[in-house]
Amino acid sequence: MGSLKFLLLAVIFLITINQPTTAVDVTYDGRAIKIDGERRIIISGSIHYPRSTPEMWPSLIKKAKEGGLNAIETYVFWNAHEPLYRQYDFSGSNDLIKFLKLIQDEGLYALLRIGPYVCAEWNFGGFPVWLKSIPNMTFRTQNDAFMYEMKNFTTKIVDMVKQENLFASEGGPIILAQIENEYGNIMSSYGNAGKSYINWCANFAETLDIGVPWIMCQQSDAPASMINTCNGYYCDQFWPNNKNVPKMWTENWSGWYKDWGGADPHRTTEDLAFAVGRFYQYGGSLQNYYMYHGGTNFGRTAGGPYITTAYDYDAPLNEYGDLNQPKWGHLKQLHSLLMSMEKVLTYGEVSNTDYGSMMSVNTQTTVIAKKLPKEAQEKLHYKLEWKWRAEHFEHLKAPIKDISHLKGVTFANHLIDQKLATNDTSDYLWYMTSVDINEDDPIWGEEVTLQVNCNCHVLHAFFNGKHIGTKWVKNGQYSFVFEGSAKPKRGTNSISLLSVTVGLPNYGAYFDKVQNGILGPVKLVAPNSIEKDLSSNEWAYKVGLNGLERDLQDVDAKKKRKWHPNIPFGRMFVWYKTTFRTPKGKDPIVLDLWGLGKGNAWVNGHDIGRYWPSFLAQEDGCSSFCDYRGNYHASKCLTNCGKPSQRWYHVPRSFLKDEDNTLVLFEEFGGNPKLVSVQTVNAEKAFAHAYEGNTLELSCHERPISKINFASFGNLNGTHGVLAKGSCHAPNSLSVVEKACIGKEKCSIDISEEAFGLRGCKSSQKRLAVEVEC
Ligand SMILES: *[C@@H]1O[C@H](CO)[C@@H](O)[C@H](O)[C@H]1NC(C)=O
Ligand SMILES: *[C@@H]1O[C@H](CO)[C@@H](O)[C@H](O)[C@H]1NC(C)=O
Ligand SMILES: *[C@@H]1O[C@H](CO)[C@@H](O)[C@H](O)[C@H]1NC(C)=O
Ligand SMILES: *[C@@H]1O[C@H](CO)[C@@H](O)[C@H](O)[C@H]1NC(C)=O
Ligand SMILES: CC(=O)N[C@H]1CO[C@H](CO)[C@@H](O)[C@@H]1O
Repeated sequence: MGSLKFLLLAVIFLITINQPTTAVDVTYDGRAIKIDGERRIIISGSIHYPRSTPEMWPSLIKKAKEGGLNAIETYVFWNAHEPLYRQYDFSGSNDLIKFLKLIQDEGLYALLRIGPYVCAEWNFGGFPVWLKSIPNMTFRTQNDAFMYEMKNFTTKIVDMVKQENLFASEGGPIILAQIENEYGNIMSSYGNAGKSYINWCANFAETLDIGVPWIMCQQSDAPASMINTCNGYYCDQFWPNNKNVPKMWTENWSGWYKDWGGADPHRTTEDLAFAVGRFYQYGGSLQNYYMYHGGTNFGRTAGGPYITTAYDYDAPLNEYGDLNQPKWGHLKQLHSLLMSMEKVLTYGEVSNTDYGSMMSVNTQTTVIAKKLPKEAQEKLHYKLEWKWRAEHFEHLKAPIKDISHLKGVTFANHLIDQKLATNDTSDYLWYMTSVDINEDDPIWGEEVTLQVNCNCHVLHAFFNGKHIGTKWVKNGQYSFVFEGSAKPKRGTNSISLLSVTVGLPNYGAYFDKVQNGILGPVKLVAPNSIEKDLSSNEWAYKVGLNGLERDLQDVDAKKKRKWHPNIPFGRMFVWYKTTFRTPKGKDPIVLDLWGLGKGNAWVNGHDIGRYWPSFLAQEDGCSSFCDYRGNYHASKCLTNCGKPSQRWYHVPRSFLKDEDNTLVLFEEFGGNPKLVSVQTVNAEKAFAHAYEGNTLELSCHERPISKINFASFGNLNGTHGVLAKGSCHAPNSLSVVEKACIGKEKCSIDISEEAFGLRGCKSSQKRLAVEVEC
């Protein structure tokens, strides 16, 4: 009897702990989202789970919470989850459910933007390329094939989330979900079919019965069951299309992304904080930082074309997950202020709120401790030993009839869309053809020009096995005509063109219809203007790199492969390999790939992504001084002009082993791997300034402030971009700051004439500027 009772108790206990936490009622009115009937201010930040690792997630979410957020937003990435038709991947960094549970564990809300179109600077906007092989497919419009697949995937995600009780209606963290994404921006291009489609989206979403509201961003005509929300740098002047729904801002761009060939964008903290303050003041009740943590486009996930793997976004948490100061700290203070005013903001009259007091949120607080990874990194004190292999081209010289036996070679009498030929399994596609030229041919004996009309991101051309040129673009125009000269020999000449994608486009009406790779015509043009059009020749296609077929990147592969010593420099299409020790400590690890051209890197078989350090950012448009006044735009406040767009490549610590690690590079353009090094991001310098009457807070985050490099209270001289002493300066500035801060992890200094003993300085623009080292 006794033991039965025990069993019964145990069963009851089990039932209790498996029961979902209490369901929460999420509704809304014209002022705010209401949670269990209470109007709430929601301050959210975007963290995209596949742009970091599960090992990083807990600390990212914790830092978001410490930064004053009460919600995390993510898109759902269809092509990451269904890379092959009906074959799903929810493992590792694709573990959406785990990510949502971690958000719940921190007690935060979640916003789930399913899309499934996401844009997001993500490859093909999140669509799997296999969708293109379904007959009659047109994306994002009234199209049965598309709507069927969209419904299939969206239903799958909603079912998975429901199964785990993750909607608030089931006791989970998700308070809002999104269907489609910024469709309003492009809808007019689809005519009536676009309008029917968006109505279908709304009806379909309703049928999923998730128990929390659905949103549609940038959809000014959103059907009544959907809440229309705003995306942009500023949304204070936005109003939803229905006065019974709250004013919500789903993408507040905390910075901007970076292209190969682009400089580093920065959105100043002042401007961002001002925009947020103003939004809530004008009746806003939910806003989301896009991004709060940008992270990294590992593997081939970057969209574009030409988006870098670093997706730092100048977000409050930097690419590696460390605090980006002063942004993180300043926003934290703003958030706590907003939260303290939750009732006022969601119940008070919008028009009566005092604009002036909000403005002061913007200027009163300045917290600083800037991590400057790029300038102060420590090199490891040993040399990397390199080995190499050539990428093997059996097919390069042979007439195409002789290569049909090669693995994966297919034929067609026309030029094929690159993404269809590869199913986007690789950046690389060979287009090969042969042309017979004899003495009686009108172009015989001439030096000819090979003309290739393409929509290529990079093109390499070979004539009879000889490299005759490489072309790519610098100005955002991805269609170009390649021209290279060659002297045909008598008989069969072979033409091999390697077209390389650098991220498929992710934005615009009908972006799915744009053909990639070689479009044609492909011609030989002789000096006497006689042309040979080769476009309808027989073409042989081969997808991918030979080295990947041989698993050169896979360190655990059983096959023994030969790697040679005495590496070549500046040679195209070479594989390099080395081993390195894991740097000690907890600091983030990066590869400094300066010296290399373009290619791809793997560490212990993990795909770090594309690299292209030889692509320099534009020379012009940067300024050392950033004037935050006026409206922000992505080309304002740029840095890093004339330097490699991306020199450092993040290697998450979870990719590393305790001891030796293998780094494999595929170098496409030619470079010098001897210049490559493994570095940690550790040095910190902090720079801060604030005006009289404020408190300046400095912090080094779990490290003591070791040195004050500069301190001045007075009318600083900022005319040349760097703040320097002005005509009035408190002589004891340095000692006051040293006394308050040295040896401490955090310090705060009241900025006043008394504190610094400054008398008789007439300027009304007095401020304190400090540079510290952590
Ligand atoms: C691409 O994938 C689709 C769907 O799995 C398949 O039908 C098609 O044959 C594939 N194309 C190539 C070139 O492999
Ligand atoms: C494709 O569309 C055409 C024209 O709308 C239609 O006749 C055909 O049946 C469709 N094919 C499939 C497989 O749906
Ligand atoms: C998704 O497609 C599969 C077939 O591939 C089918 O079994 C399943 O029922 C579909 N799901 C929905 C919700 O349509
Ligand atoms: C400000 O600094 C610049 C040099 O950086 C100097 O030329 C200028 O005279 C200074 N102005 C004042 C008011 O000190
Ligand atoms: C309208 C627009 O450009 N929206 C973009 C805003 O920025 C995010 C992130 O960069 C993109 O995903 C949107 O497409």
